[in-house]
Amino acid sequence: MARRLAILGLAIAAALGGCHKNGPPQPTVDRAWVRLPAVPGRPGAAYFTIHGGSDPARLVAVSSPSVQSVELHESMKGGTPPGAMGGMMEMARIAGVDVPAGGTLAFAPGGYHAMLFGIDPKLTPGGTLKLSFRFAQGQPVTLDAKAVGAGDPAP
Ligand SMILES: [Cu+2]
Repeated sequence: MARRLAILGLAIAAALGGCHKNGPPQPTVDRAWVRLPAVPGRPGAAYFTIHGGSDPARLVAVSSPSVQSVELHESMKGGTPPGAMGGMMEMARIAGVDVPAGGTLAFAPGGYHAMLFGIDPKLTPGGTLKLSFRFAQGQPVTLDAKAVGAGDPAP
């Protein structure tokens, strides 16, 4: 019996041999939520946290069946317009974001976000929508995001 267990153990070790040691190779995504626009028809923004897998990855697109189109954006302090006090927040479209192996990448207000254009008007605060995250390699990751009203606190 002990010998059979030992052989079984070897078989399992051999089966795992091809895998990476530190968790899944692909990134995972959690804490997804969407800030709905104050005025229907205006764009909203999605925020989430990406946890890098054992391989480096690159987020290249976000999509949702409840949204017509999604762009990846980065917010930054813009230049100071003449006569104005302080910088204004500006945002720029980006093609993708690198996710370091084993790292954590937060899409959060004031930084990276996914801009949602053409949000399903049936989506209201407290509702959920599906978000799919596509990486340069591997399968997309899909999860539910909570919809938050324009003036409500972040979850
Ligand atoms: Cu934006």
